[in-house]
This record gives sequence, C-alpha cells and structure tokens, in this order.
Amino acid sequence: MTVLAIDPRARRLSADEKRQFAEKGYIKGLPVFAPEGVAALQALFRELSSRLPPGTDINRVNMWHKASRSFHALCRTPAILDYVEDLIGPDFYQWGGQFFVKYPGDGSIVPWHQDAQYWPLAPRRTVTVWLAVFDADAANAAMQVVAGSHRAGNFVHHRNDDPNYVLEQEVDAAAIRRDDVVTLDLRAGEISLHDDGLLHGSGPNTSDRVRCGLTMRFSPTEVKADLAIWPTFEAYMARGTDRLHLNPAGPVPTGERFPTRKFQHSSEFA
Ligand SMILES: O=C(O)CCC(=O)C(=O)O
Repeated sequence: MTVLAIDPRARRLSADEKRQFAEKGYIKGLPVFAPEGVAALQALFRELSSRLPPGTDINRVNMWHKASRSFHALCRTPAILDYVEDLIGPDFYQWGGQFFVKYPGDGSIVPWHQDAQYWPLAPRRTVTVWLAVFDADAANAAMQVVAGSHRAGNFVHHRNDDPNYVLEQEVDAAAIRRDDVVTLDLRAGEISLHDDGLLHGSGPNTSDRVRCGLTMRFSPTEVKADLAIWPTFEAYMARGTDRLHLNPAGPVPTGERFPTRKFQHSSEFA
C-alpha cells in the first residue's frame, strides 16, 4: 500500500471557510494530493474499478472502505481528516465510501437530492468528502450544489426510476433556486466538503473526459444509525476516540476485495 504524495498547500480550514460551510453548506477547492499522488490515485481507481465483475455499475456499489484496505487507507489521509476535523470535531468515524463516475457519453445523472433524506442517522451532522480523481468542471458534469439549501429544511423527494439516474429519489427542478446553484469545479487531487442537508446533483457528462469523485462519509461519534432501518451500518473510526459506542464498529479490512451491491456488511468481505 503506497502513501500518496501530499500537496504542500494542504492546510487547516480558515475561519472564513468554516463560516462559509455553516452558511452555504459547502467548501470547494481544498488541496490534498500533489501530482505524483494524483497519478497514484488514478491508478488506484483504475485498479479497483477493474476488479468489478463485467456488468456491475460502479455507481451502484458502495462501502469500498469495508472491502479494500487500499481504499480504507486512502480515507485515512491525515490532510483529508484535518479538514473534516475542523468541521465536526476530533472524534469521528467513516461509514461510507463510494465512487461517482461519469464516463464520456454514459448519460448517468445524479438527480437533485439531500443526502440526509436517504440516511437514518441522527443528529444530522455527516460531512461528505468528494475527492476529484480527475479534473471536474462544468464541461464534464462536476457536482452542483444549491448554496444555503441545507438551512431550508427538508425538500420533498419523489421516486424516479429513470435508468440514467444513479439515485432514485429526486427533488423537483421547480424547487431549485437557480441563482444559488454553484458548480464544484475541482482539480484532480482536490476535495470539496458538503453538509448532509445540502441540495446537490449532477448532469450527464457530454465531454470526452472521465469525471470521477471518490466520496467518503464522516460523522462525529454522537451520530447514531437506526439499525432497524439500516442493519448493515458500521462505524469505522477515522480519528479520535469513540467514547459513546452508539454504533457497531467495523473491522479494518486486511484484504483487497470489492463490493458487489449497496450497503454490504463487513462480514461479506472477511
Ligand atoms: O458526484 C455526484 O455528482 C454526486 C455525489 C453525491 O451525491 C454525494 O457525494 O453525495
């Protein structure tokens, strides 16, 4: 397992950035990996995605941090955890790890949604790290967010089984305040952070460049999952100490396996 080279500009969040996160629900353009690290990140993505059986859509599997020790280790990069700690404090765990990939012309769409509406977690304090594996911009369908929407409460979601949709719940376009839409353009090796109540989504990739985000979901240890709804939920400590023990702890993976569906339990990768 190689340690990826860190961008010397990686740092802690400024007071302004923390204020922006509170007010707008996101921060973008945070440096993490240097060019050599980005090359290794892209190689890791190619390696992991090549393990999936033919016909498996990488957008429809998750929990890579339970299956692959390389993926798990990547999510323990101190420069990433420093940014997360600056938002949610010193004691936090990871519970999700997924790629959102759009190959040129594949038509995949992430409908407008609020993450928290998918997740039986309380309180709502989960932060997502979206790590750009390749440059992401408006042309190759970078993620878009509705700034400040995390402070507007729950938006109504309805089901849409459009085969191009990567998620099946969406918020009507009419509810989106177009003036507040921000494109989270990122250079490869940079991250964005978003609040679990923020409206976000992305359109189809009409460019000739791959677009890929590696996402990690981190929650402070006070966040508890409802296991009646989500029996495979496991907390993988990322930093600090779990003094509360509100959730089952997941074992650090020792091998290189791959998920085949959403929401698998670690015992499936033992
Ligand atoms: O990559 C995207 O367009 C969407 C990702 C997403 O929904 C998320 O990170 O919560």
